[in-house]
Amino acid sequence: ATLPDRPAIVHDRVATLAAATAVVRGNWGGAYTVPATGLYPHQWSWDSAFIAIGLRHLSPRRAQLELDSLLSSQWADGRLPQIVYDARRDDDYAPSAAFWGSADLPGSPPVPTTGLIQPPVHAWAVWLVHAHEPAESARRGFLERAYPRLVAWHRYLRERRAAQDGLAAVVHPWESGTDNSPLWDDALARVPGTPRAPIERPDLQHADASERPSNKEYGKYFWLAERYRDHGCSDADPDHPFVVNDPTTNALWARAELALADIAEALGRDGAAHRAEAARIVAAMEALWDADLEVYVALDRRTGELVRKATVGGLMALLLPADVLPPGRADALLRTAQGPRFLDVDGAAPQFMAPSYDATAPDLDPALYWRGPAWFNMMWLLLEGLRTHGLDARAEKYVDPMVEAAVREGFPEYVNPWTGDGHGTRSFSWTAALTVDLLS
Ligand code: 9WN
Repeated sequence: ATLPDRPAIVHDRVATLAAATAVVRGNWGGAYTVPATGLYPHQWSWDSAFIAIGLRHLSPRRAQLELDSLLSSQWADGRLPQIVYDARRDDDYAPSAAFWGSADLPGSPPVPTTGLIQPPVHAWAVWLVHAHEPAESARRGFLERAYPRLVAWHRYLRERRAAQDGLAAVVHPWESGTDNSPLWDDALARVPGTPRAPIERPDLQHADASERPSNKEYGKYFWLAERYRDHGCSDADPDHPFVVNDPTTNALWARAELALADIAEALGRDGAAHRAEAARIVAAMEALWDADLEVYVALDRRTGELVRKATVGGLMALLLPADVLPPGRADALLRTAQGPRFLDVDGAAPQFMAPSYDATAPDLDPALYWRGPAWFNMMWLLLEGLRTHGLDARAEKYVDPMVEAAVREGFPEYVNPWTGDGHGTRSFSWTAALTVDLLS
């Protein structure tokens, strides 16, 4: 099958690289890159990882700095915060640094941050930045600096976020990075939407309300954040109402653990414990496997129920080599990835990027945030997954349409996976940075 007809733009590699570079350069904040000026004016955790993956081609030094600055904002317990606030722009995003008051919480870093986390893609990003220019990395002691912090970060996930069964839990939809995914609907239904703090929506000055989570969802997001904060961000609240195992978080954790093994070995240490940890996470993820949908799903820890919905995050275990996955699993995931729910390669009008949510679901909305649109980081991860399993030629087919949509729409936050129409904010850093990576 062919991909859908695209407008006849054959992107000019030099012009595209220049445009993408201008976006990441324009979003540089001095020691890190903001995801987008306006909508996201601080440092975000997993954004920095994706941005560094693109920056390594432009400036290995800047890519190191991007990750170093995030790692230097680590809490004493090892957590890497979802947001590191830039005091110069505190009024521009809600909840603000004042909402969290992290300086008053034990073990917080000297800079203001949220108490939440985001998916642990960092060790892999550190490894990719290093491997791109190993001599430059060695000269600056990049891995030596990063390794102990990454080990502490993964220890936090294991000791503070994983229950007996060893799966990391998220305690807020923001932690998943896929904020309003349909995976969280049922768990959010038991969360009150009545925070004490007024619900502020500065985001609506920068993106259309129809493309952002609703006020009802925001009420719940604020309420949950208040509850977590009021328990000192301690992970010791037995009645926290939102505790969910997210397939993206766990698959990326396992992939990052393999990267930690590579980092350890590059430093002359033994990587075996990290490889064993990756295998342990993959084994634990069996609890998330939905054999009917042939995809990993979420598990609601409060009810013990699986949330049986297919999202692009459920395919992220493709980032793990076949010999790390249970027998037959890679083939099953590849079937799902290329089937009607995601890429629909044999369909009459196949998607040119994988939607964030099952294309066959009746409640998919192709313009609403994590409830259908395609995101460039998820598609980049999926292409890496296809390549991990030898489908390089298949992955390559998506590069030009993806890059064209990115350029044509001004590096949007996300796009309609059928038309390529851009949504959310523009000049979005990881869209631009991953475009650089795709072209490099
Ligand atoms: C909350 C910064 C972040 C991304 C997330 C994306 C969005 C924030 C928001 O923007 O979330 O973290 O305000 O909606 O969902 O993946 O890291 O780009």
